[in-house]
Amino acid sequence: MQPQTLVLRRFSLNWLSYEKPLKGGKILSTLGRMKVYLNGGFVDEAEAKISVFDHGLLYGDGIFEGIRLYDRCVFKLDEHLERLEYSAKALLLDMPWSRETISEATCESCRINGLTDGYIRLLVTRGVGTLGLSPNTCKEPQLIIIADKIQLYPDSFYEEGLKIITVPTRRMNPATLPPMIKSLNYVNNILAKIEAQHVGYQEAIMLNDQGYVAECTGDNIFILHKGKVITPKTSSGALKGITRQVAVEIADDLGLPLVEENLTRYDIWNADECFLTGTAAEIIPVVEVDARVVGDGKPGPVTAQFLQRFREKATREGTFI
Ligand code: PXG
Repeated sequence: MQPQTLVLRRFSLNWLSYEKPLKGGKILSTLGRMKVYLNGGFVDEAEAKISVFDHGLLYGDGIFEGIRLYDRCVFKLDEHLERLEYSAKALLLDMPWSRETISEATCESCRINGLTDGYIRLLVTRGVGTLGLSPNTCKEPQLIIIADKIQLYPDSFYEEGLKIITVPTRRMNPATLPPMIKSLNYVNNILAKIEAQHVGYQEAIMLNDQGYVAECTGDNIFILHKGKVITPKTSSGALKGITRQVAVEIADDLGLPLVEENLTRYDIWNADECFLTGTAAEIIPVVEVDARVVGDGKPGPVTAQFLQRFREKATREGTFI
């Protein structure tokens, strides 16, 4: 079936009708250009603009989620929306939309763009306010949903594994800003990414302020050691990754003991296997850390099982759009 037919068929069935003008948006006339959900309706990507006075831009005062669409099913949608709600609560950001409304708008964003597989970036900003930190001047938070095609990592990353490095920039202490909040302020991670890229690496290990491994710049980290799967506790300064949780479930399915504990760089260097988890990366093997070869320097067999199980789950489970 052509995507266009699919979109039109879905339109007649769903909550946003094709004929009805959307609040703040436009009636769709052509396909081919991306439509972005903004301010309660869909607009052409070229029209998808926000005010320079939005505190999301001025201060990074907002939250986001990165979500995957696999074969017309949104993977772990409820889990992502729950994390969004937790982030909002942590920042005292009142979201005036129900989970169902956001869920529907997310699915519609995929349908309207004719996507079967893709990446959804969902943002909530504090909204327009005055120049000044206080969020009290921001009366209307903004919900933005961008559903786009996914740029997959090259196959070589999975076949050969990643080489990563520890960088000087530390993951924030939860008393500074809890790293569990998926806020629009990602400069901590961006700085770490820049440091890794400067010395020729794609991904970096970030330590917490005590020197224990927290996570990578956009992925959680796992090791396998003597038959045990080990990952840092999220209280060590890691995001409560949705893919991390899937990996925990896979360890259980495989009958492998899983522990969450403090990990040092020494533990990672001497791991039998190492892999990263994230919505974009899925499960990606690591074969070298800080110039130490992990295991035999090839993606490990257990990591391959995790990836295979992950892909089975991703294509089997999800919210049909
Ligand atoms: N840690 C951090 C700091 C993240 O940002 C993860 C772990 C993995 O979590 P999930 O829920 O995806 O399994 C993330 C999320 C990017 C990008 O462009 C990456 C993420 C988020 C947004 C953008 O690389 N990773």
